[in-house]
Amino acid sequence: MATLRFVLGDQLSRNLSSLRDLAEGDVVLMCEVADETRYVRHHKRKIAFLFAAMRHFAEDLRARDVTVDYVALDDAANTGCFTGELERAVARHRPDGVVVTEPGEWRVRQMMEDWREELDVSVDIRPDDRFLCSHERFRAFAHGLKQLRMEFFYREMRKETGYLMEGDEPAGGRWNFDHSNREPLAADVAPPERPTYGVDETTREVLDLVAARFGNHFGGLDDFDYPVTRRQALHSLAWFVETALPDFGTYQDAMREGEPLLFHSHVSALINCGLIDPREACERAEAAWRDGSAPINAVEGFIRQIIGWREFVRGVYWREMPDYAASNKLLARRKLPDFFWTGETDLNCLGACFREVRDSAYNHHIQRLMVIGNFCLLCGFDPKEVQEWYLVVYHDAYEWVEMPNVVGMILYADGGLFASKPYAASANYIDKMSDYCGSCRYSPKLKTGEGACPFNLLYWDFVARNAERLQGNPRMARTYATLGRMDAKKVATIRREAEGFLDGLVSTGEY
Ligand code: FAD
Ligand code: DLZ
Ligand code: SF4
Repeated sequence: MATLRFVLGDQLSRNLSSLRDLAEGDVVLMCEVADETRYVRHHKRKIAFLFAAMRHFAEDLRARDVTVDYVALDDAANTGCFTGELERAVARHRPDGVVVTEPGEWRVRQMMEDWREELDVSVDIRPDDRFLCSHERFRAFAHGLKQLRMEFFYREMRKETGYLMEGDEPAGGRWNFDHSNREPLAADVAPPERPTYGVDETTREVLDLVAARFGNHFGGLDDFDYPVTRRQALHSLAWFVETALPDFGTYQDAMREGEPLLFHSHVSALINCGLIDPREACERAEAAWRDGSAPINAVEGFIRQIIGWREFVRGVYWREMPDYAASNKLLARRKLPDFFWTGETDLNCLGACFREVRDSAYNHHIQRLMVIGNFCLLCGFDPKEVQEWYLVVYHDAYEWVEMPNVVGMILYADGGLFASKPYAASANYIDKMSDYCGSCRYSPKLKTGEGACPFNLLYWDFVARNAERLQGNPRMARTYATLGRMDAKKVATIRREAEGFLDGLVSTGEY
């Protein structure tokens, strides 16, 4: 036999580097393995989505006359891990060599390095060039810099890709239109209705398997209707560009109870598993701007998230690992409370986000950043626990993207490698950008006393608690000046009430 090509669950792209020179006689290996489903106990919906997408991808390849050796989770001989399945496949097919595309996660990269040592055949690990920025390119960008700034990286990516460029100048005369992208949602703005994708026989079998095998994992499977094929993924991207993208920028930071998606694309899981190529997402968005159907603030905002943030956090992950995982510069040690899993909390903003993620494995960016993430920062939850939660609950979560967003963006646990200051905010921000506070038992206006919003107490408690570590930061100077001017008794009251709130958090560790 010729070559064995091992394709992982987040490598479902026909143009994958390991599939590019597919030749007659080659076999593609894909496997569902227990270890990947439980290195953290992923949301049921994430496992179901990925297995359904993997099975459909295998069907697609077979329809193109590719030989696929697909090992299902309930295959009696399944060893439950990548290494075991590769060894078995090598014994079955006796290939001349194994070809893989580098993985998204550090721990899998270590496995691949071991395969090179331990297998009797050669193992060719190819770069994952679905990302626009190679590891070498990112290292060149970061070389000699003490602090990394996404904005400068993004400008380099714009110039290199030519997206939204007019000659050497950014289209519309600016690199970044974020100032136009901070509108709350007026009551009369209705988000568009979404297409649904139903469940075919292949997906139904996966849903049954997941319900039977992962019943004790977080989250629900009801009304599963996410795209699981390349055709469906492309349809959902086209729908977004045509229908939601025009308002994506303006309402990017807005939140409304009962409306999890608003004008967001909902394509992160599709891009991350390979069904949509990041370049095609950007090119379709840019085409919408060039033909006048979407404004520059929306299209620039969308492209920035993909060629800016998405590529940037991946660069940070691979540059900083393995030490990055243990970052804890603010010495945060508190355990995550049970209500992150049960959703039972009277903080309405958190409760709404937790209910949504339980049912759909999705929250949009501002919910992840300014509601849940902000709360984790203010309470001082242990970064390891927060990382695990974010990796479990979202259907788009892989360590390379989750970790920098948690460690660097929300928790400031890396001491400001790329955030110029912690993203800490009081209730004011949530009140301005959402309708959550209207039906909450707390008041965003009250700073202390009965009914005061915990975010208000926790904000100043966080600032005071971290004075030693943060007050040297010039971007925190005004905050610390304000704290310094505050009445000492008032500060003591805030801190006492914050402590009371924190002491009341229940963390049994049972979830
Ligand atoms: P849209 O709002 O429509 O944005 C378009 C695309 O831009 C997304 O699909 C995504 O591919 C990309 N993008 C946007 N923001 C980021 C970002 N900060 N980092 C990387 N890519 C970005 N995204 C993941 O894909 N996986 C994760 O595990 C993940 N964990 C996160 C954890 C935290 C604490 C935070 C603050 C953000 C996290 N994000 C993660 C980024 C972002 O929240 C999601 O990509 C986004 O909410 C997905 O929804 P969407 O497809 O509707 O995105
Ligand atoms: C996330 C995931 C899960 C739950 N299961 C599998 C699996 O059974 N088989 C597989 O090939 N990939 C799976 N994945 C995705 C992998 O965890 C992912 O490829 C690695 O984390 C590298 O990014
Ligand atoms: Fe959240 Fe406070 Fe508003 Fe309640 S009042 S929804 S806890 S920000």
